[in-house]
Amino acid sequence: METNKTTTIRPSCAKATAGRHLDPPAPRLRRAGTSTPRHLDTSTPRQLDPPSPRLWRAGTSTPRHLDTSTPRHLDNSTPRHLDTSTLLITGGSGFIGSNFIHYLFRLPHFTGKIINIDCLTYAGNPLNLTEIDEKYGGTRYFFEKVDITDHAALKTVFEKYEIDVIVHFAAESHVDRSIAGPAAFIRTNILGTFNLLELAREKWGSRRDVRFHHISTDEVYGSLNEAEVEAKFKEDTPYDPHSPYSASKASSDHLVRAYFHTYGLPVTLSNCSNNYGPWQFPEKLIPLMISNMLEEKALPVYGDGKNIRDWLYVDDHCSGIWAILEKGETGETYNIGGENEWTNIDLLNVLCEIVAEESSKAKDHYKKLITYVKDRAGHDRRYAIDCGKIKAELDWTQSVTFAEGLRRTVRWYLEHPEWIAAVKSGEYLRWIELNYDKR
Ligand code: NAD
Ligand code: TDX
Repeated sequence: METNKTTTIRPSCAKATAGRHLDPPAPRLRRAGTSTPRHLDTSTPRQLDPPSPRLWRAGTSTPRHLDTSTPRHLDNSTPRHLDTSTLLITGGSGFIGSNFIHYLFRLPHFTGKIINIDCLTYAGNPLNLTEIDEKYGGTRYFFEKVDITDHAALKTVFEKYEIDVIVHFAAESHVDRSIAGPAAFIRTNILGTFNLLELAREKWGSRRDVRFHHISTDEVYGSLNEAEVEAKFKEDTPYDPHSPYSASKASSDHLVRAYFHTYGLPVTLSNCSNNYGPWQFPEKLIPLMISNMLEEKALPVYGDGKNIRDWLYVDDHCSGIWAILEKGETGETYNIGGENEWTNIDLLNVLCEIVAEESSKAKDHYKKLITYVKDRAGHDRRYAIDCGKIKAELDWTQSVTFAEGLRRTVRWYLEHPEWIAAVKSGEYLRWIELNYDKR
């Protein structure tokens, strides 16, 4: 169907209600088609240049701190007591943010506190953190329903808590929604990030044992040519965003880097490839397809189905973020990826088989639901991350195979029908109608 360009998808805060890859790793580009990739048959898968030395006014005396040591804003120290820190997580009720909070509380050595600020858009769901709230609410876990575009409300949070580390996930995150209604993306992703940076700068002053970690995406680098299979996004790949979503993320990345260079704010950034796993809102490819299969609904494949994405199990993204907080150098960017490229159609065929197996249906039961639909406007052809830097410098690697991750994800959705039912609110149905009906 044609996207209804006159319909605005409103930023949903105002309306919020409640409150190892497949073995072997790095399968190369897959041919589109219906056959199962062979290895699934048997198994159950910029650097920132150092900031320029400040320009000193011509004068007779040398600034004092140049006499002795590195200027303070070049100090690459990591937060000193990360395990006992107070972390402000923005967007902690969304998909990756909530997985990150679960991840932190599973870390045996983490004894710190978490403040989750989230305005609960359609994508934010308190149900994602029920267990955490029951176990740690009021002692080590605190929720603040705050919109990051609201500077005054955000300021009260910075006044209420002594924050050591900020991990900034909050964003409007769905490319299709950014095409249908970009305004919310500009507000949250750019203005919201600016508010956080300003408040962090004001609150932290000259503290350097703190960290602002910004979560970004591979989409800021644009699109790779599918024929050049060895080409991958590196940290110094020039930015070339194509959608309002990726352009807004690119803008926020630039702001974060500017606060490092200009004010010495201790920042790190990570740009990650496509995540999948539990608690992902069923507007994104994998949960949408699982959810549609369970309702015997059409499985809408955009265009020719041969666009390629590099998939990473969400826990592996979380471990990458933790590695950066623990060991990463301020001012640096780290790419995180799955080394796990799939065409959409090949991935969907595999997913159909796993869901069929897990729900005791014939192997090809769900494949007949696959339906090719009109392509996404400006659809990026291929993403692939080179994550050599984080592997070499921070000793990070993926730990979940695609076969295992997909199976875990499918099981999670099968075991949580109440979660799927709860998120399929009026807003969800409105989106499905807008994006898919008559497409
Ligand atoms: P999501 O849409 O599931 O969650 C976003 C969360 O942010 C929600 O809880 C939402 O309520 C909250 N939020 C949105 N606007 C807000 C505002 N104005 N104030 C406060 N909270 C607000 O997104 P996700 O998939 O978990 O992505 C998290 C971050 O990771 C985003 O920055 C995204 O760009 C990035 N990222 C995502 C992926 C992916 O595959 N999902 C990959 C790479 C990077
Ligand atoms: O119904 C669909 N049919 C379809 O063919 C949907 C929802 C998607 N697709 C295709 C489009 C993409 O090629 O599947 C691929 C994946 O789509 P999404 O799940 O929407 O993800 P993508 O657009 O790749 O962006 C994701 O990865 C980078 C996240 O949504 C972003 O937040 C992240 O930054």
